[in-house]
Amino acid sequence: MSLTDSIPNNVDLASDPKLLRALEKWQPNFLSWWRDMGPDGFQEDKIWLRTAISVDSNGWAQYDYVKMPDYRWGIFLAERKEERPIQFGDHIGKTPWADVPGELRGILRRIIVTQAHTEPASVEQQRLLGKTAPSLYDLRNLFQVNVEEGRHLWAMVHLLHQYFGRDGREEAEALLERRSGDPDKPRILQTFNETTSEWLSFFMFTMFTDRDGKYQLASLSESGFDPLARCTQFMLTEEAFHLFCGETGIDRVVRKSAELTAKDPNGDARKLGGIDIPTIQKWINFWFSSAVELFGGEISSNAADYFATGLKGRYREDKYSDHVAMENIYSMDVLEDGRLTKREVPMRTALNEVLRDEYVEDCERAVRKWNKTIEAAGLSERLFLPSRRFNRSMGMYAGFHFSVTGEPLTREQFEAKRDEWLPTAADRAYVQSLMKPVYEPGQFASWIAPPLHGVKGTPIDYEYVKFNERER
Ligand code: BYC
Ligand code: FE
Ligand code: FE
Repeated sequence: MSLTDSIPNNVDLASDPKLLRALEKWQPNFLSWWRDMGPDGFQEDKIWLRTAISVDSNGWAQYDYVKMPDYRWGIFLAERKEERPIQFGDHIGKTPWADVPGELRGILRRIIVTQAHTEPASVEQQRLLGKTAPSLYDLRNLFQVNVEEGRHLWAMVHLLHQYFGRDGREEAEALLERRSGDPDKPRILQTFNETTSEWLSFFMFTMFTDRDGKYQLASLSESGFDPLARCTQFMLTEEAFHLFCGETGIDRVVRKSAELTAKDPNGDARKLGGIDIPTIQKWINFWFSSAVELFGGEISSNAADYFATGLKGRYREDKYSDHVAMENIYSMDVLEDGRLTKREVPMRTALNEVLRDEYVEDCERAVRKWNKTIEAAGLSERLFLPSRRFNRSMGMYAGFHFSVTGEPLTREQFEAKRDEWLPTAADRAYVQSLMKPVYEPGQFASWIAPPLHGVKGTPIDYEYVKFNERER
């Protein structure tokens, strides 16, 4: 890979002048989108960022100070594993496709476009957060996540340009035209249209929404369409850091919350400038219920098609013994006449739910960790995940009402409890009122504990952002 290339890459762009030209034409549009919709401000500041420079597992990234518009957004595919046949579905055992099979063009394009919209959407959602960062460490982490989501957009645009001809180029343009939250041209999946205007939501987003990304990307990383598999494999290496920001970010808020709750004579963390545990719970209820929607319907013929065609498998397909899943059944809670009953559905149509199971289990693991933090502070409160039926607007439970523990409720019963379970305008105003920037190296806002370590062996008081004084 040559860093002097206009677009750093390991896909040999130099040998495909037509593709290179098309991407070079898209590049200024991307940069202009970044200037308009990327982080508001900070574009002239030097941020200590990691940049992907290869796919070598012992040194794929380089850390240095960069101004964000100068970031080297590159295109990387993981190394091709020695001839690994398709691992699941109706084409099991065949050679993976190096090109798009004609009959799968529509379905593949749709998966890639859905994935692609999430990446710029998240940058748009987070664009104001720099102005209220609780520390330089967090400010830098925010921008790290943002530039990498920008690179994921590049990764998808490369697939669209290389494999989908004119349609692909049109989709790539449309990626820069939709806007998160815009009623006329919103991003495709609803979570990516929610406002993320304070940092508690940022941590919830990187915990719960980026984690959907992990499971979706993992199930695409074994795709029979080889370029998609290798592209998503490499995206996952960057994604681990985004999840780290979310999981440890919430832990740091919880740590501070527990500390302040223990310290205040009335056990009220808000009195001491913290976020109380019941408020954190409401944010979990909101963001978790929004993220579980991203797995699609519980019973889905699309999911069955994705699996049958070998385009999208399960999370770590190698853990399963039956890779065809034609005969198996999945036992699922369904609503019949307002009651929950178990029903057996064909496994292939239940694959969205199977992936959601893996996701929920992973989220439960994180909640156990946060509860250890609360316990260590000597408090008896505990956080929990709401039932996956709670607050749904997609799939089988949409249009019905459930409690946080998953019992069916009437609309009136639900409405009576809403303010106890979900953030109210007053809660949002309170959290927003805490959002004051802290830009002194090593200093942290009142509502969040410092991290255990700095980034990549740096001390916590490292100058992660060097402000351009003329800009301040
Ligand atoms: N919102 O059969 P169904 C990430 C549509 S996150 C709106 O139930 P299916 C990231 C669906 O399209 C990972 N619409 O589900 C994170 C279908 O439409 P049609 C993103 C939705 O098709 C943080 C209809 O409802 N990647 O990377 O299996 C920062 C019935 O669909 C939603 C992917 O998701 C929804 N939530 O869809 C940055 C991977 N759910 O056919 C990045 C690609 C479903 O009626 N996507 N619909 O027009 C897929 O694999 C699938 O499309 C889904 C599930 C997972 C979304
Ligand atoms: Fe991403
Ligand atoms: Fe991410």
